Amino acid sequence: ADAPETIFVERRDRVGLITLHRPKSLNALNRQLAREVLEALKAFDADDNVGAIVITGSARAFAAGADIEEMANLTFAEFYCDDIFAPWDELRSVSKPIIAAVGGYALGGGCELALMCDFIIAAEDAQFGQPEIKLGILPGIGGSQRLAKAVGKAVAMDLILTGRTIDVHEAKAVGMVARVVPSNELLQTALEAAHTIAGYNCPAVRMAKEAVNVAFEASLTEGMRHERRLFQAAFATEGQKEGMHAFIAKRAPVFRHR
Ligand code: CO8
Repeated sequence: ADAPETIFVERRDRVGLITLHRPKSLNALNRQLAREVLEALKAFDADDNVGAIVITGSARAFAAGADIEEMANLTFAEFYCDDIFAPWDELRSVSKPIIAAVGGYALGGGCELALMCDFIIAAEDAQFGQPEIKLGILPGIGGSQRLAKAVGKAVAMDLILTGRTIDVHEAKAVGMVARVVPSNELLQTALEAAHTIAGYNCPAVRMAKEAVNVAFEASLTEGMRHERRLFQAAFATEGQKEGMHAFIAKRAPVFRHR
């Protein structure tokens, strides 16, 4: 495959790092960027040397939304027949945890991308919003669904219908954001969290992510059943034996990766 042009892709220890890089448009999410991000995510998901993934942007913007210039003249038929947002749906199939490290603007599709990740660590200067309504449209890669599930109806309706932007403290208060950190510590904090995750029993990490995600799709009964089967399955992994025997022996566990 050609080297990506809209992102930087690197591995730091056992963490895969994707940095969105379209500085002239505040990381607007165009087709090429969508394709390149998804290719990088799939490669990390398949790479035994990677245990968790971080997606970040620049200090000024995580991403300011879908690329408005690219979309402006599209017709319904063009959009319908060539669903340019379809690649983003594939992010759901990534089984390793993905952390969004958000500084600056996370607007429209940028806010939706952050919400698609497993959790968000945000800098003090991060701003979140779904301003699509101001452009005569609405969220298009899951914002209406994920925001409603993440923060409830009242706040989702407020943000999506007024298009107002919220600061990081409001985003934290409503539950969109897991942690708020000083801007100069953002990437380091996200990498450390990913590094911690990448050090655990790999199948258990994937099972835990899968189990939490079931909570958004299934009834409590179904979700409990799913969790219990995964919990039982964890006892078929070497990491479970290592983790428990290490505890009993009062030593640190060493998880083999695979
Ligand atoms: N698309 C294209 N270009 C953009 C975008 C964007 N979303 N956002 C910013 N840019 C460009 C600007 O046009 C400008 O370019 P230039 O220097 O050539 O004039 C450059 O980035 C810098 O932007 P500003 O000069 O506007 O910088 P400010 O600091 O004055 O303002 C803002 C920053 C407030 C972030 C402002 O740029 C802004 O309001 N941007 C648009 C935000 C927005 O409306 N986002 C929603 C887009 S629609 C959407 O996301 C639909 C979601 C559906 C699914 C998405 C799938 C990918």
